[in-house]
Amino acid sequence: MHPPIDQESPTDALRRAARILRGATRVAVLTGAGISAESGLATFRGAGGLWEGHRVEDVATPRAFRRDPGLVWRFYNLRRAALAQVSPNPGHHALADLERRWGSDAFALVTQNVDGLHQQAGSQNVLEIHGTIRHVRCTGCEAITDRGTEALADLPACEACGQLLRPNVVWFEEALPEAVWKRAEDEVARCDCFLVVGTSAVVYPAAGLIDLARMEGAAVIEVNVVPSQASSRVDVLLLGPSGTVLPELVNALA
Ligand code: BV8
Repeated sequence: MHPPIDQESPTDALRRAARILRGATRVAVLTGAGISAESGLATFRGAGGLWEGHRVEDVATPRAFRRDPGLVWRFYNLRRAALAQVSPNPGHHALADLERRWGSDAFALVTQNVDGLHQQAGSQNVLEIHGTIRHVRCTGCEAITDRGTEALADLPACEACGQLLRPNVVWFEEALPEAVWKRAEDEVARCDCFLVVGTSAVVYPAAGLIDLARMEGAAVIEVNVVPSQASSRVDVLLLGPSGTVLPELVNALA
């Protein structure tokens, strides 16, 4: 549990975080949309966020897709088009630096993001627990294809069987990919330092990883521009944009 925010200076908090991280044998990270905000991608729940103008139930659930696949594809094609214009920011690169320091066997990056920017920044051990909008999945033959950020038709069809394609992401009320989720739980349970970066910690089961890390005795360090639903459960809260704070944390390790 971190001391009250106003009783620890940002410098002291960063120093404490660096000391904890430096001593860690195994590190795990959970990222959310906030780490991609400085790349220019809208978050979900901030002002002007992705869900603005859309109810989640209208664009990110299986029922929404059955009811109006055109609307859902308009939502996802807009996000794919935005993806074609952005690149990783210093926050993504800082996490790739940390992985190189610990090695991919002792460093796992669990992301709720579907933008693929961690891999573009050079992160190797990335667990995409909510899938990726770069891949599509056929609703008929289940074939999964990497379509990058190319523009897709309003109602894209499978080249193999002709059925409607869907984004290969996890919608609300859908189960997370079992193998990926199991690996994420294992990595978080085994880590001794858990970084939580740019997430409101509203969505489960992803947000439950914070409790799992604490239960297993890991120290939890959060990076966010404002306190989140996780903040009362973390050991150090580093307030600031991840594109600035994460490089500072990496530098403080030296
Ligand atoms: C499941 C992919 C069960 C799609 C996403 C009824 C039935 C079933 C389940 C439920 C139910 N009621 C509730 C649930 C659980 C539900 C849930 O958690 N709902 C919430 C809303 C309460 N969860 C589910 O449905 C999950 N599935 O439970 O299945 C099951 C089991 C077996 C069999 C069948 C079913 C599925 C959840 C996954 C949903 N898919 N995304 C897409 O992207 O289009 S979730 C979506 O939210 C994104 O993945 C996003 O990443 C995620 C979390 O949001 P954040 O990343 O945290 O983004 P947000 O905008 O909220 O916050 C950004 C943060 O960044 C802020 O804190 C901000 O301050 C900060 N920030 C901003 N700028 C910066 C910054 N920080 C640092 N630096 C900056 N510069």
